[in-house]
Amino acid sequence: MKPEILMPGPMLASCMEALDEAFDVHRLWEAPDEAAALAELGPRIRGVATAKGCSGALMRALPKLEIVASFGVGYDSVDVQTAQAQGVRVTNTPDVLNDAVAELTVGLMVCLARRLLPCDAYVRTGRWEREGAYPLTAQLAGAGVGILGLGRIGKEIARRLEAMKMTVSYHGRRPQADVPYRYFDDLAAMAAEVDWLVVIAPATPETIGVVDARVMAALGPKGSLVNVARGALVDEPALIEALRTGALGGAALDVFADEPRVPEALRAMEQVVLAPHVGSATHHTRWAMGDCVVRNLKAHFSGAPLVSPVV
Ligand code: 8YV
Repeated sequence: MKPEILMPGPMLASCMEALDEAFDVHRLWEAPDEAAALAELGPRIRGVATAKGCSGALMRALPKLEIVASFGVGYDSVDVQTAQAQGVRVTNTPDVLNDAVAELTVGLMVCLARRLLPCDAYVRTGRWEREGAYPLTAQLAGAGVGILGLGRIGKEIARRLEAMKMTVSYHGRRPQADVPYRYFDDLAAMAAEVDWLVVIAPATPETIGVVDARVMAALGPKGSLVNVARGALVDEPALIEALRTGALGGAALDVFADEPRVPEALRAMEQVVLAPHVGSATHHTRWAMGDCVVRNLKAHFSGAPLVSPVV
């Protein structure tokens, strides 16, 4: 008998197909009455595969739960405390998305610095022909960038930005041995020294709201904020206000406080580049993330070491 797995919401097709082969998968969102389905299935479920997190309440409804395999490197939407308390293992999908997220970060920065979206509109709407050359823009080469969170993705971003001839600094819990970049133990102090601040730290109780009005003011009118981590790290109302008053020069955002809702104020600003949380969203990377979910579940149920445990 295959182990019974609960899937609270839809996942990538390739991941669902592979899970269907190895496990008896129950698709909770397809049940006409989710609460009734959970009451009936709950006692038999041994694993959860999820791209939308896993609450403590859901874990408590699954008394035989052994493992939650989460799709994504960030697992802030999984209640790891409850998992720990209940002896439930949790896995994520690290590393396979480093390149895709780093690539998007560079793209957002070039897009913002060189005003590629207004440039594109300038050509399409015929303004180039009517009004002549587009106003001059800024460049990345020679500028300073501070990375908040020099983890696996942060290091890939740093590498690429070095190649763009930027000077890289970083802030995190502690300085790291063997990295050639300047460390700041204070985020606002780093923001005051750089032209760009790239946010790529996980959302934890310590990091929520760390990019506040003070940090944005330190970044300054010529500075730009890039967030490819979680919306929760940035005080979004303060960001809107800083951009509105010119206290902060620009922003490139892939993540938001209340996705998929993006404040109208941000949508209306030309000094802002927006993306719909697509850091890892390439065919190649998403396939690899789904494969990682499957490999973790297979490892667990065959008694092998987990591929990427977080609990
Ligand atoms: C995914 C992400 O969009 O990996 C992460 O932490 O934010 C993204 O890669 C998301 O987790 C998919 O559910």
